[in-house]
Amino acid sequence: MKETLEKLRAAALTAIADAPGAKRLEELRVKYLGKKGELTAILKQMGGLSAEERPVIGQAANSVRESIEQALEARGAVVEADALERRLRDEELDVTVPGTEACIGRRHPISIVLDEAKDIFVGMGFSIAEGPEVELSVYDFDRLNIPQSHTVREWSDTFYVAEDESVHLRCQTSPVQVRYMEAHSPPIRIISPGRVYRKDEIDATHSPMFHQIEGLAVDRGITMGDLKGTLNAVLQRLYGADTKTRFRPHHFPFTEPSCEVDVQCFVCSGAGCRTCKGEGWIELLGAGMVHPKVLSGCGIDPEEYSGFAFGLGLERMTMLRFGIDDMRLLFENDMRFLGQF
Ligand code: 2NL
Repeated sequence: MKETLEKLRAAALTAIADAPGAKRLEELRVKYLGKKGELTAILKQMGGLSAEERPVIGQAANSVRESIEQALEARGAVVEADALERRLRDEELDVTVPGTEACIGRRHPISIVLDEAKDIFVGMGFSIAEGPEVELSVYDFDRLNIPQSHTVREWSDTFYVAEDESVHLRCQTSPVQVRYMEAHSPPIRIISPGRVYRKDEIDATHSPMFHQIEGLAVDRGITMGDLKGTLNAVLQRLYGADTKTRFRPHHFPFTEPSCEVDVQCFVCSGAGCRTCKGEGWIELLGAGMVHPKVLSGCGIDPEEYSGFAFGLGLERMTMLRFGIDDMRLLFENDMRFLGQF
C-alpha cells in the first residue's frame, strides 16, 4: 500500500508539473484529491490494515496529500502569472500610435474671399441681398438703362431661357438691387453677391459662370466722394492700409458718371511686374453714380435722392489675392489645388 501511495504521488506531481492551465489543474485536483479521487480510494482500504500499519500508512497518505496540494498551489501560481503576462501582451494599447486623420474638407478660395468681403461691407453698415439667377430681362436690362442695341442683349452673349427674350440667366447681380429699390425706400445700403452667366469661351481669365459682388448706396446727398471713400476703405482692408487707388473715367449705361477703379500693384508697388503686366496698376472694379433714369425706373425720385453703385468680379479678386494665374483652377475641383487653402 505504501508503494501504491508513492506511485500516486509521483504520477500526480508529474501531471501537475505538465498542466498547461488552471482548467487542467482543477481536473487534476478532482482526479487525485476529490471525494471520488484516487487518494480517497486508497484511504478507504485502510480498514483492512493492522493496528501497527495503520498510523504509518495514514502518515504517508497525509504526506502525499500535502505534497499534491503544494504542487497544485505552486503550479497554479505559475499558470496564473503566465496568463496575466499573456493578457498584458495581447491587450497592449500603444497610446503613441498616431490617430487616423479625419478628412473634414475646407473652404473654397472663392468662399474665403467672399466671406472676407461680406465681413468688411457688413461692418460698414451694408446688408446682404440675394435674388434669382434666372431673371426677367426687364430687371437685368430694361431697368438698368441698357439700350436695345447693346451687345449683351444678343443671343451670342446671353443665355436666354425664353424664345421671346423675356427671361435669361442674369448677366450681373444688378437686378437684385433693382428689385430691392422697388421694394424699399432710401436710405439703402446693400451688397448683392452671387453667380452670373455670360456666353464666354473658357480660358485662363473667362468662364461662362462666374461670381460678382455688386454694391449700392442710395440716400439724400450721396456723392462721388462717398463712392471713393467707401471703396478706398474697402480696398485698404483687402489689400493693406497703404494701398493706393486710381479712379479712371469710363462708361456704363446704368451709372453717370462712371469710372473704373485700379489699385496700385501690391506685388511690385507700382514698378511693373508679371502680376500687373508691367502696368504698375491692377484693374479691380467698375463703379459710378446711379443713373437718374435707373433711380426713377425703380420708383426713387432722382431729384430727392442720389446713389453710388459698383460691381466687381470675385474670381479675379480671388486670383489676385492668392496669386492664381488660371481661372479654370477655381472650377475644376482638383483636391491637390483646393487642399492648399
Ligand atoms: C462692371 C462693374 C458695375 C454697377 C455695376 C449698378 C447697379 C444698379 C444701378 C447702377 Cl442697380 N449700377 N451696378 C455699377 C457700375 C459698375 O459693374 O464692370 N460692370 C459691367
